[in-house]
Amino acid sequence: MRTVLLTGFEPFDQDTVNPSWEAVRLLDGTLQGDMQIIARQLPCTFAGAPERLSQLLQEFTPTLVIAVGLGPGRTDICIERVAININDARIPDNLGYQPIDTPVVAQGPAAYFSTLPLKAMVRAIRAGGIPASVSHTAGTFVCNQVFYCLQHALAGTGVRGGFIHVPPLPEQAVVAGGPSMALATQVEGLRIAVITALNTEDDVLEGGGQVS
Ligand code: PCA
Repeated sequence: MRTVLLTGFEPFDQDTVNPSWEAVRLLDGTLQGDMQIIARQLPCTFAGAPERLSQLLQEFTPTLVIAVGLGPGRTDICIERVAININDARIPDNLGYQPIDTPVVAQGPAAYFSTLPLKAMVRAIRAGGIPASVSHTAGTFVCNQVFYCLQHALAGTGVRGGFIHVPPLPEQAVVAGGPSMALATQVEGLRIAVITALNTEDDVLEGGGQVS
C-alpha cells in the first residue's frame, strides 16, 4: 500500500476556516488501487509546522507528499514551482511570531524546486473543468516555509513532494470581496492533482511550456 500524505493548515489571520484543511480532510482515507491518502493538519506557526511535518514524514513514510495552503487572493488552484529560503512575514503567525528576512534553513540552498509534475497536473485539473496554473511564488510566510522544509527533508530520497495553494472559499470572499472557489471544486482539483502526480513519471511538455 502506497501512502500519499496531504497536509492542510489550521485557520490563520482573522479567519475561522482554512479551505486547505477542509479540502484535504475530505480526501483522508481515500483508497485508489494500492494508494491511500492520509490527510493531517499543520499549525500555522513558524515553529510548529515544520516540526509536525517532520513527525508525519517519519510516521507514514509516504511515497508522495503534497502540502496545501490557502492563498488569499488566488483565483485558481496554484501548483507551486519553487520554495525559497526566506521567511518574511506580512502578519504574525498564530503564536504572534513575525520573522523578517530570516532564512528557513541557515546555510540551506537559496531555493528548492517542486518535484511534482506541475504541468501535467495543471492540464489534468483543467481537463476536469477546474481552473489551475503553475505559480512561481509560494510567498514568504508559513506555507513557503513548510514547502521549503518539505523539499529539504525529501531531497535525495526519491520521494516526490510539492505544494499547492488553493483560493478562499465563497464565504471568505464575501468578507474580502475577492476571488473564491467552492469546497467541492477544490476537493476534486486536489484529487486529480494526486492521481496525476502518482501516474506521471515525467512532466508533460507537449502543447507548450507555459501554463501559468
Ligand atoms: N496559508 C498561509 C499559511 C497557512 C495557509 O493556509 C501561506 O500562504 O503562507
